[in-house]
Amino acid sequence: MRTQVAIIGSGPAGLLLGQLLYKAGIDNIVLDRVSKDHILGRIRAGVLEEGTAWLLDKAGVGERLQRENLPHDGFDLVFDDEVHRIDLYNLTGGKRVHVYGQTELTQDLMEAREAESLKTFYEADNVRPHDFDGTSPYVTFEKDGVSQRIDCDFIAGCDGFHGVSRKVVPEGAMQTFEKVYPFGWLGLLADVPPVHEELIYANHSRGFALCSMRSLTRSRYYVQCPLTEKVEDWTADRFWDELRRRLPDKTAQQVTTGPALEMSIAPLRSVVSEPLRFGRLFLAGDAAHIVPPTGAKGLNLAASDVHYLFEALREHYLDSSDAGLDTYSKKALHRIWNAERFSWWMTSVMHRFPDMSIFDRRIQQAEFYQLTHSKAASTALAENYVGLPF
Ligand code: FAS
Ligand code: PHB
Repeated sequence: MRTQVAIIGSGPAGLLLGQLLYKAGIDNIVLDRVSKDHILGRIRAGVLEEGTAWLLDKAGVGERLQRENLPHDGFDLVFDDEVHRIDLYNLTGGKRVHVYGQTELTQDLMEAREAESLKTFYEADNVRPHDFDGTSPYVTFEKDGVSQRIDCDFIAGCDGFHGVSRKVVPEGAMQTFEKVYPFGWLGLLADVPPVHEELIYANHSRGFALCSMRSLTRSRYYVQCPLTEKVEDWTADRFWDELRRRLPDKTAQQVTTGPALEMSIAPLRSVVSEPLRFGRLFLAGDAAHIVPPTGAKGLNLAASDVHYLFEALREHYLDSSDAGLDTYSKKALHRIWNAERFSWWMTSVMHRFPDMSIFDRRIQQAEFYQLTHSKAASTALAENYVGLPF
């Protein structure tokens, strides 16, 4: 088989890149090691920046998003039961975020790919990039026990944090920067109406809690938990009790409870790999970086990586210029590090760290004071939350 761009990973990054390349007339093949159902069964992000929504529209998959998304002009911060709304819209001169689940946008991208009968291999085993340091890279894999090879011009490693693309980079060619947080997020998805029309981020003595949603009838909640927690030790009832204990009484009384559609624990870490280009292999999305979900940046960073990589590949094929390819890593890393900083900062301000001192706690309270009394401080938060420019 031969294509122009071989894309490893059928998550948001790989599918969005494949769709943009297709719309530009650039041939591509997408490979994933698991099934479509497995990918759609993963409950992940919920908040899209306007840049991400714009890119999905540009890729021709924005129709359901435009129809079904919930535009949000702000969110609540809660510290020791004191509630303060961050007015995103007015602090950023009219920008907002859009609540639309990653599962939905992944489904939209999969359906668009299927409608155009674009070549996609799910449950592809032992996917492996080769010869990307030369001019004739290729990817091998097995499908139903039969060995396959895809000759290509470029390989896009969109295979997430546990993917193969980062693993095949030669020893010493890549630097990885990592910070692991001493807690995780226990998440619950339920078909109950959200407790509030906007998101609520709460810093409570028992730990962080987040009230989010997927629609007006489906809610997504998280509570910070120790890394030793096992999801099988949690029932929905135990989760609801813990969540309500971390919210102001008035809010807690308004929580609608119900059976869990899904419960899972996600560890929190900050990771950046540098650089993002190795000859004709390019990393994008979680394959290149991980952020703690506190700032709702993970999926949105994958989108900006894809924007830069798509523009670079378009320039190569349609303008015979490699300037974009040569600057992809530097350009993407600039936005990545700014999102990493914001995600680290928001995680540091909103969570109770096991080893935090009374000094650390007073600093968190001072941060909250800044955010509730300084327009400059709340504007900086709002500008980062709605997303820095591409
Ligand atoms: P993905 O991980 O989504 O996709 C990578 C794909 O590559 C997968 O389908 C995988 O099967 C495939 N793959 C891996 N190895 C392969 C191989 N060797 N061969 C072939 N295919 C391979 N972000 C937020 O903004 N908010 C959140 O609340 C949030 N919650 C999250 C919870 C969890 C548990 C995780 C892991 C992440 C969460 N994220 C969240 C971040 C998440 O949304 C990612 O940013 C987003 O999925 C990134 O998309 P991709 O880069 O496409 O990576
Ligand atoms: C979610 O709805 O899953 C979500 C929303 C905001 C975040 C993290 C997760 O910061």
